[in-house]
Amino acid sequence: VANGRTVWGVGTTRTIRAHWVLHELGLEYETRAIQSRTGETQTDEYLRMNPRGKIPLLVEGDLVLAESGAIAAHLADTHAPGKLAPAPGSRERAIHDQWCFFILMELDATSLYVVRRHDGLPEIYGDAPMAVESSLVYFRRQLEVAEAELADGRSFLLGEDFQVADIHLTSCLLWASAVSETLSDSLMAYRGRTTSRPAFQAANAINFPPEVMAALSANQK
Ligand SMILES: N[C@@H](CCC(=O)N[C@@H](CS)C(=O)NCC(=O)O)C(=O)O
Repeated sequence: VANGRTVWGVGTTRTIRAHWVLHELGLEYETRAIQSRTGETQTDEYLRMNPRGKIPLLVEGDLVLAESGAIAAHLADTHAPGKLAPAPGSRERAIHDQWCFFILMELDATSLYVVRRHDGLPEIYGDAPMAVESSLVYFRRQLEVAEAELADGRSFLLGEDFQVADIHLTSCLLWASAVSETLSDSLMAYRGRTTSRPAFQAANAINFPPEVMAALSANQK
């Protein structure tokens, strides 16, 4: 195990957040390439580590950490303070975290994940066309706020420094395209800037290797 650091999980827009942060920070780690809904998140061994039965999961020494948002913040704060997120307790950090929670709660949890569960996975979560439709309307409305923030021509969400909030936003923009949402030119240009980073490319190759992509497209209806 590379420095006792392991990321469990590949193949989703949540797992890429952990891989991407680690690559931005240049940290070595081992990948356990388990995927959602394969049974691999539900084994006794895995559930002992993460009773939520979810990926991603970071194991670092004796710390076992779930939730992509918590994993990203922890890695950024402990391995390169100030590089990928402003110092905890600072005003800048408060604004940065406002974006992170907004993205994870409003764009991910209450919008895209609703679409995923009730459109993409009706056999598990139930078919709910009205929930899907209203979540997409809600998503577009919330996304306007991020788009407006970028309207002054800044490179990244909080200015010229690429930060954890950009990892979360980019993951949701990629996810939006996967559910056939059309993004504005300015959001596509932003996403082009973030995804052209070598750390994204390296993380993406681990998170979505050819065999995972093949399995994902075979699962799609
Ligand atoms: N809020 C969590 C969401 C994690 C989550 O729901 N992960 C899904 C895949 S994207 C999962 O692990 N599903 C497990 C399964 O269905 O087997 C996070 O951001 O880490």
